[in-house]
Order: sequence, then C-alpha cells, then structure tokens
Amino acid sequence: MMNSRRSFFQSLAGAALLSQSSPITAAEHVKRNMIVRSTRPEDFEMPLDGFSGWITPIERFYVRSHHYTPTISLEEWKLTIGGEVEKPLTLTMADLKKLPRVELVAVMECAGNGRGLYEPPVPGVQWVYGSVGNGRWAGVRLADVLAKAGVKPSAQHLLMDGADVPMGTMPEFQRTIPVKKALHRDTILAYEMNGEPLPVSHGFPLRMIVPGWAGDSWVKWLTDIKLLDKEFDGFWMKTAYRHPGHPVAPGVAVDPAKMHSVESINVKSVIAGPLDKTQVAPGAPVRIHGVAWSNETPVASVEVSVDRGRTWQKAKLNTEQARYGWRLFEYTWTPRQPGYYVVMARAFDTAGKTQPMTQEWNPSGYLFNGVQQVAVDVTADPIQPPQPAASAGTPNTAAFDAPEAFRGACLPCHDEKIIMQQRLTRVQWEREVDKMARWGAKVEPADRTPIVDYLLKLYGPRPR
Ligand code: HEC
Ligand SMILES: Nc1nc2c(c(=O)[nH]1)N[C@H]1C(S)=C(S)[C@@H](COP(=O)(O)O)O[C@H]1N2
Ligand SMILES: [Mo]
Repeated sequence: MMNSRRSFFQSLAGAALLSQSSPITAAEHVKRNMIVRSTRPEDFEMPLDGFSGWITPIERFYVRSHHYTPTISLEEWKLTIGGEVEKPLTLTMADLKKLPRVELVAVMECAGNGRGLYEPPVPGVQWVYGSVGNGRWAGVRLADVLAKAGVKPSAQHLLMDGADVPMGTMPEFQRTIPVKKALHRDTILAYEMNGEPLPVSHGFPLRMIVPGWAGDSWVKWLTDIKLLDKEFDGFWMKTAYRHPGHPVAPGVAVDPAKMHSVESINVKSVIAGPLDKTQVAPGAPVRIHGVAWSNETPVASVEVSVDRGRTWQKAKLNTEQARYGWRLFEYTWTPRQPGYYVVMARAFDTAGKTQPMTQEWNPSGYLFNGVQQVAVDVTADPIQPPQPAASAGTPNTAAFDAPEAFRGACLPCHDEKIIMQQRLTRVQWEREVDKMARWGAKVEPADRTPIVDYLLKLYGPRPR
C-alpha cells in the first residue's frame, strides 16, 4: 500500500475491525479443518488429510499473510506500472481482461513450510507440512501487460506492492523478481483461482503467480508494479527470505548479506497416509499415499521405502499432470511380519535431483524438503497406546501471571497464538522482543527482562 493511506491506518494498527468494516467485494470463503497458526494476521495450514486431491479446494488452501487482510473494492482498485518503462500505465480490471486469458495449474509453497520441523527451532510461523497447495490460476501474462508499458533495457528487477497495510512500524511487504522471471510466459497476473474470482484471503482482485518459486514472490492484493534498474534493498528482500545456500551449523546466525534470496522451491513429497504411529495387523494392506512436487523441473518419479531406506519401490503416480502441478502417488504395502516399520517417500525430478535424508539447517527455517518418516507398528494384538493425560490445554496468560506489561506490549497486533507455537532460547526471545519493539511494540526498558523471562518460562526450547 502506498504511503498516503499508511499513516491513517497506522493510527488504527491493532484495531481488530479494520478489515471488516469495509464492504465485502468478493466472496468470502470459509476455511474448513485448518490448523490455525494465527487469525490476525491470517496464517492457516492445511493438515495432512488435505493432501488427497489433485487441485486443492479453496476451503483447504493455506493462507499466509504478514499483515491484516485488506478489503478492496473493485471500483476503486487499479494496477499501476511504472519505473523503467517507456509508458507508465494505470489499468483497471476491465483493461486487464481485454488481454488474452491464460490458465495454469501450479503449486504454491510457502518458503517457511516445514519450519516447525527444524532442530534447533527457529522463530516464525511453525508450519509443518501444509503451507502448500496446488491451485488452478487464471489471468493474463505479466509479459503481455509489460509489453504495453514497454520495458526499458535498463530494467533489472520488478518490484511488486500489494494493498495490505503494515502494522506499527513494520516494513511494507514489497518483493522483487528479476526481469527475466517476470517476462517468462508462465509468470501471470491471476484474477481467478480454481475457476472463481480470487478469494479475499488469496489476494483479491489480483495476485502474482510465479510458478516454481516460493510463495513469498506471489504477491497478493497487487496494486503497484515498478521496474527497477538495480536490486531492491527493502526489508523483505535484503533481510527476510534469505538462505545460505549451503549447510551451516545449526543455531548459528548468518549475515543476511552472505545469503541469497529464496527463489525456487525444492523437490519434495508429503506422505498423507498412513499417519505416524499407526498400528496395523500383519497381512492387512496399507495404502501409502501422498503428493509430490517440484519447481521449474517437474517430478519424474516417487519411491517408497518401508525398511529405513535400505530398499526403495516405485510408487504409482496419478495421470493428471501439469508442468508446475503436483502429482499424487500411492503404493500398496502388505506387511507380513510383525514389527516396527518406518515408511518413507522420496520424489525425484526429471534432472535426477531428490530429497535429503537429513535436512540441512538454515537460520530462518526455509525450504524444508527432508524425507518424512512415518512409523507403522505391525502387530497382531494392537494395544492402544496410553492417551496423554487430559492435556494441560492451551496455556492461558491469566493463569500464568504474565508480567503487567505483557498484554499491552505484545497483544495489540496479534493474539498469543503466534507466540505459543515458538520454542526459543533466551537469546532468541530477546531478539524477538527487540524485533517487535522495532515494529512498534511498546516495551519499556524495565519491562524487557520480565517479558523475556515469562516467554522463556512458557515457550522455552523443546526438550531434547
Ligand atoms: C506493532 C504490532 C506488533 C506488536 C505490538 C507485537 N507484534 Fe509480534 N508480530 C507482529 C506481526 C505483524 C507478526 C507477524 C509477522 C509475519 O507474519 O511476518 C508478529 C509475529 C510475532 C511472532 C512470530 C515470529 C515472527 O517473528 O514472525 C512472535 C513470536 C511475536 N510476534 C512475539 C511478539 C511479542 C513477544 C511481542 C511483545 C514484545 C509482540 N510480538 C508485539 C506485530 C506485532
Ligand atoms: N501483499 C502480500 N502478498 C503476499 C503475502 C503478504 O503477506 N502480503 N504473503 C506471501 C507469502 S509469504 C506467501 S507464502 C503467499 C501465500 O499465499 P496464500 O495466502 O494465498 O496461500 O502469499 C505471498 N503474498
Ligand atoms: Mo511464505
């Protein structure tokens, strides 16, 4: 969102009704059976049972938003194209719809998918498997729009900005992609998802589709495009979404300048069933199934192992396919001998690349594609494992005597959900509190230590 409205919204930062007060301009989709990582901003994860169809229905499609969801009315919405172009443009949806319509199926995966599996833990939304989905996107080629504006030879990067408004002093979500990727024929500006107008949470009325690349480049609620003659130095390019590109010692901090921007996602598979720690009787067939996807290089095959990786068998793939879409796989295994088995799957792309058996660690927990392990207990007399004692439940701030300052400092922008999923050391909590203070949290110097002590007591490192 460009500057004019920002100061107005800033004064409202934290007002829960911000996005609900404007008229609804696109169908709201109710999400069904999702893991709620945060409601404000919206971070919803699809559980394993969602990995069962080829196209992910909108009600099961993950949502990842850094800021609150803006509500946009199509009458007022415009797309501007400026910077290193011959002819700056302002387009309405009607203008866009005059260009040829293109449709493609593509997987979108959040760079942080699998972050919750990293050891030691890293701060951020603790996605496990389901911040990924396979969508059918329709709209216009970005290259067709750019041709109308005339990209100057000096243009190197394409900056995208959406209508979402940051809270407090948080940096605006602005991302760039290199002009080469922007001009690729499969990079599109989508106004439809799965045959419907783009839903509000997914970027109504227009978003970027960058097939093969992680979700952070797929800017939602797109309003402004600007061609730049040099690299962009905004927070979301130069500090966030960076990966060392090689294994680093778990737990170390790496200078962002020594890392590179997250672009392509990794070849990966997810086992949707059987579920971990399933018990089955010997001789009963077990359907091992899930999905596999890759980046610009498609999936060629999926293999399954039931003996801790000693031998691998080819799984059957579904026949529906699209260059950037995912594949469904299945393999029927009939264990004859009782025992404690580990089921694994690994996808290969057409260049022979596959998934690592052990994941290399990186400081922000991006691009996880380590082989998943699912334990299956084959036993003639299943015993129900003891149920965990009626769980202590959701820690409740009031019951744990949070310091006086905690509520006022930490809960105006989001609720405690986003905090409860973290498992951080003292140093990591100090960094989080300081980051939030930079983003506008009102943390008095005297309150910093009591807040950190409290966070550490409730949400300290995972026991090993
Ligand atoms: C000015 C608004 C604001 C305040 C006040 C605030 N936060 Fe946040 N916080 C955010 C936003 C926005 C996000 C989500 C960022 C994202 O999705 O990228 C977030 C995310 C987080 C996360 C998830 C990890 C991460 O870094 O994304 C933690 C943990 C967290 N906040 C803790 C705190 C604590 C502790 C306090 C109090 C000291 C606090 N927040 C105060 C805006 C705020
Ligand atoms: N304007 C805007 N675009 C955005 C984001 C955002 O916070 N603001 N989140 C990005 C991230 S990190 C991801 S993974 C995808 C998620 O898209 P979805 O919510 O439609 O699944 O949108 C991207 N586009
Ligand atoms: Mo993401």
